[in-house]
Amino acid sequence: MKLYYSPGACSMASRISLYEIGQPAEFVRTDIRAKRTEDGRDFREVNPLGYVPALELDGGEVLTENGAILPYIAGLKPGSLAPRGDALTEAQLHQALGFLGSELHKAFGPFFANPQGEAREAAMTKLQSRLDFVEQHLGDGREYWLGGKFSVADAYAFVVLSWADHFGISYDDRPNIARYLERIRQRETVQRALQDEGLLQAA
Ligand SMILES: N[C@@H](CCC(=O)N[C@@H](CS)C(=O)NCC(=O)O)C(=O)O
Repeated sequence: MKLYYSPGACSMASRISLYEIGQPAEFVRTDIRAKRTEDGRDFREVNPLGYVPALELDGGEVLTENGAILPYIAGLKPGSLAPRGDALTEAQLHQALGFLGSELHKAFGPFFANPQGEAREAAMTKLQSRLDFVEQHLGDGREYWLGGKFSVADAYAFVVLSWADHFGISYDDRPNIARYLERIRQRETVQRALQDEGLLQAA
C-alpha cells in the first residue's frame, strides 16, 4: 500500500499507525500546494480533492479522510490500535476521530493562512475552546485519548496538537496536554515518523 503524505501534516498520524502495527507501506511525498507527488504526478488523480492523507491499497482502491483511513489501519491488526468491544466502544472511537478531525484539526486550519488582527483573535478564541476541552478530557485520569491504551486517536491527536508550536501557542498553562504530548513523543514509532519526515530537530 502507498501512503501519500506531506511532512508534519495530518497524514503523519497514518504513518505512525502503520509503524505501530508493523505494516509495510510505500510513503509518497506530496506537495499539497502544487498538488504534485514527488515522482511528478498530478496528485488530484489520486485524491481529486488534493489533500493528504490518501491511502492507496494494493488492489488500487484509494481511501481518503483521516476518519476512514485510521480505523482502516487499526482494522489491519484487530485489538492493536482501536479498542475491541461493543457498539458503544466503537462509537467512542468515531466520536474521538470526529472531534479531532472536524473540531480540533479544523480549528488549527486558519493559522496556516497566518491570520492577523481580528481574524487571528477569532481563530484563537475557537481554538482555545477546543484546547480547553482537550485539557479537561486528558485530565480525567486518562493516559491516552480513549483510556489506558494507545490508539489511532492518539496518533491523530499528537500530530494536530503538535502544530501549536509553529503558531506560538504554548501549553504552559495546559499541563495535561503537555504531559500527553511528551508521553506520545517518547514512542519509538513516533520518533521514527518524525525522523522519516525530517522533523526530529524541529520537534
Ligand atoms: N477532511 C480531510 C482533511 C485533510 C487535510 O486537511 N489535509 C491537509 C494536511 S493536514 C491538506 O492536505 N491540505 C491541503 C489542501 O487542503 O489543499 C481529512 O480528514 O483527512
